[in-house]
Amino acid sequence: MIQKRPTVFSKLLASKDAHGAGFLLLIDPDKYDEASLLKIATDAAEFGADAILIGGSVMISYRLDEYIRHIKAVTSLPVIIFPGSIMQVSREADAILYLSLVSGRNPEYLIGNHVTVAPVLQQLQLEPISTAYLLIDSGKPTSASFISNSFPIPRNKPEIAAAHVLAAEYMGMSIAYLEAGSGAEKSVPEEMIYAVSRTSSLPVIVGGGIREPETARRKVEAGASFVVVGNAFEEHRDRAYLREMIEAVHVKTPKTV
Ligand code: 1GP
Repeated sequence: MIQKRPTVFSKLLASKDAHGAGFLLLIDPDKYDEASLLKIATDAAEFGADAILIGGSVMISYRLDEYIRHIKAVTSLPVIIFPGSIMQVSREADAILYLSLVSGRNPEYLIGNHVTVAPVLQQLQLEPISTAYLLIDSGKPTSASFISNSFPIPRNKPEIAAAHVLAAEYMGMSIAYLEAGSGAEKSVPEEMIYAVSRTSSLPVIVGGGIREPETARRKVEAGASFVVVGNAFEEHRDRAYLREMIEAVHVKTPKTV
């Protein structure tokens, strides 16, 4: 019998189970020079990050292959594309978040772009991770809501987010992503994460505006399966800070001295 290869998604879930929750480092290559890109990827692997997400809202896409090759030369962490547009695909990556913007009502971001890019992913043999993507109001307009021409879910309406994620689960999606937006002033409220994780059995990724390890830990305690941090490391390039953030998310890992 042919043994099926474990998918990147199943490896991510296993890594999350081992650590209590998973830490995903988001790298927007436009924000790093080559040396600092390699440094943060190496440090993330050393401190036990679960995967690297790569993408950006205005990334120059033709260099994506090169960026991923550089990262994979220094770490064996899974590299997953977090696409800012359908132009961001690469055969060098291990998987791609196949995002459907379920919080919006713009058909292009719900299904249209997916139809365009599906045959390309098949050709590239790039694993799609079916992801229900929800924009959550963070107090200010975000690039994602502007570009997608869609409204975020009000931050004081956890039950609306929960109903969206339940619908995504019933539609067969694999994971939900609660997004406050890159560099958001206010991250996704814990009440909402709690409501979503109590209502649906989908694993939940939480990202946007997380700057402190304590904040990351609170997202996990509220029910997040994965925490994404990007912007904070662009502003504050410090190995110890990255390590503290990863340790805060890995609730099952004993702290090292
Ligand atoms: C953005 O959720 C990610 O799409 C991460 O946000 O860059 O604010 O950490 P930050």
